[in-house]
Amino acid sequence: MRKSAPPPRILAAIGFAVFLVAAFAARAVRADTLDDVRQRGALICGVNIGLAGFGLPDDRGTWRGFDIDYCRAVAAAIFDDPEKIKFIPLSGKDRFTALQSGEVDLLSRNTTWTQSREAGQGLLFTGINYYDGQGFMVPKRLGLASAKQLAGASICAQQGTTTELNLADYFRSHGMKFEAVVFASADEAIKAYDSGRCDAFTTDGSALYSQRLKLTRPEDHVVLPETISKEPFSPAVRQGDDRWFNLVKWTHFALLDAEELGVTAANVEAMKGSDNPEIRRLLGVEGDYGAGLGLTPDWAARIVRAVGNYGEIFERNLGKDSALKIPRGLNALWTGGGLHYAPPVR
Ligand SMILES: N[C@@H](CCC(=O)N[C@@H](CS)C(=O)NCC(=O)O)C(=O)O
Repeated sequence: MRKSAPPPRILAAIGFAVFLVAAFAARAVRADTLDDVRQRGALICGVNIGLAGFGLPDDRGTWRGFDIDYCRAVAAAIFDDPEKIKFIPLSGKDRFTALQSGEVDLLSRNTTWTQSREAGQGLLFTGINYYDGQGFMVPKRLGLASAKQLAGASICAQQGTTTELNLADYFRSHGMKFEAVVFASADEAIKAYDSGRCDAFTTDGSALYSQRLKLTRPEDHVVLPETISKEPFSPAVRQGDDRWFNLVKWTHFALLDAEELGVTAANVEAMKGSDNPEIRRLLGVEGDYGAGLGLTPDWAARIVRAVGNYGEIFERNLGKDSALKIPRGLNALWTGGGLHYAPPVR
């Protein structure tokens, strides 16, 4: 028996459903964050809730910090205006969902680049902008000289971080017992430690500098000599938008290249007259290296004019010109004995 063809109305409905699926798939594939940011007129940056040096609003409510300046650098490259940003404060636990769901265009929040965060959560890290490692702080009165003496200690840490995982690894690999006392925010963790709830406080070395300033008597505490992990911090974007990934990645490289070439916020205009071909390319005087990123030829000049080069960002927020006074260490350029090395603009 021959089956009759489905009625035209059903065929039309199927056709429409196929069209909807295809249109939705095309839209998903078309992810164009730069276009979205331009249409919106502002970059949406996911930042720390409050960590001095990395991301914290000042007395007037203006966001300041190393990670904040990375957001400003991206906004400057796009709009020639580092103020066209909406900052979204994110906890350690919520930061990746906020990026995945599209709530933020960019995550710039002392976030460690790990394999599972990248490959397992649909993200891409754009380039290490701060080399860190985890450490411990203890009250001086305990008289400890090494983390290996922390057997049986209670340790305050923060949830949803690599900190929590490294802590367990360290004690397991040293065959020591410990009690983790975890908190949702940095503030709660440091307050608990300050009130004597824990024998030790653990976090990234950079955050130890920052959180120590919040203690009632910072001078009564010491940082133990061990660095128990690698914490390479990097901004992150969603997978599936290569141009946006490149734009954020090259913003970072431009900051490093500018430092290497001696281009600063103060001299960037004068440097456009330089004879050095590398400087001329970086600043868009020769060639057009912005086009592939969807930007104008002077994209890197805009960045440096707005926020300075990498070294200026570092010293202002974390280094000698800040309250933290963190030495450059691994975060110096490769030419200065550190690890930062950017590919060239050419
Ligand atoms: N780098 C680590 C730790 C990041 C982290 O959240 N660090 C704490 C340092 S205390 C922080 O920034 N807390 C701020 C907050 O959540 O209020 C990671 O990516 O998991």
